[in-house]
Amino acid sequence: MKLARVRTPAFSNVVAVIEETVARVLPLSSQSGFSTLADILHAPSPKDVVAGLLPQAKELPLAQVTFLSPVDHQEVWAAGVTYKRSQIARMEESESAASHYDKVYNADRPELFFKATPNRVVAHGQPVRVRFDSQWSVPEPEFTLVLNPRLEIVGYTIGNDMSARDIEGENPLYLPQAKVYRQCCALGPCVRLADGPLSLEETKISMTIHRGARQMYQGATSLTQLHRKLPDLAKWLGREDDFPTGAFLLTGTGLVPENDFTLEHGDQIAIEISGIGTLQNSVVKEPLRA
Ligand code: DO4
Ligand code: MG
Repeated sequence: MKLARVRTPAFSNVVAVIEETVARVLPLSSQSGFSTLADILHAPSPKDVVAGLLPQAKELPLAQVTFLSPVDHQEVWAAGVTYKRSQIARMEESESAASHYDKVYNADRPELFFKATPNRVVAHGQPVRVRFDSQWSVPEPEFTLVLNPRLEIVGYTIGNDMSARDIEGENPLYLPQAKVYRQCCALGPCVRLADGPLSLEETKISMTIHRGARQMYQGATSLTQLHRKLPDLAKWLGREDDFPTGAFLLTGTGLVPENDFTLEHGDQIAIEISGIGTLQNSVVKEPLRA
């Protein structure tokens, strides 16, 4: 089952069950205790909450809804160097930092970093940003865990961990600037509930980048290439921390374009993950703000 925060012709922010061609808008209310997507996701059984609300849902053609980011007030974190491809790309980026990336790939403790507050996250259909002071930036397509305040995996979504490779490569201490800025992260379009087993083999992650009609990049991988176990990443995140409002955890990229590629203003990024859908965003890059 897939859930999304959406705007409809009648409401600016509601929660809907997303099906092939329709959205079923759920009747949320503060009286029932369920007024946001997070309220549903953080319930002991999100599936049962939705089943109880569905009989009163209002059906709309999918074309009439606009997806909002699935984040209510959760923090957004990310794991890094969790695929061989990312380890190699990072080692190429920076000779001086290469040994750190090499070591973290095999270390027990994963790389985890704070990625975004809700205001820095864009939805499906909204532009992600390349920093004006970066000449080498890429999207990072990432399978993303939705965690409740107990750090249980309650759902999955698609994430784009936008990264300025030149800033990160210049000095690893610049990582927060390479990774965290306005519109640095896209999430969505929906959350697939983690209400059954997840097949790593069948979870394919693919990305295309278009510049006008020209395809600039196409790549694909699957969760079998992830060098970490998903529950372990969630456990490390909660090792000495609390998440009273839950969290999104991007699990790292297995797809990195060749080193001569950088995103440009107007590029179109599409990230597809089996069982979830496709997250599409255009790219904006503007001169320094006055
Ligand atoms: O240390 C750099 C960040 C790594 C990352 O974001 C990834 O592997 O996805
Ligand atoms: Mg990443």
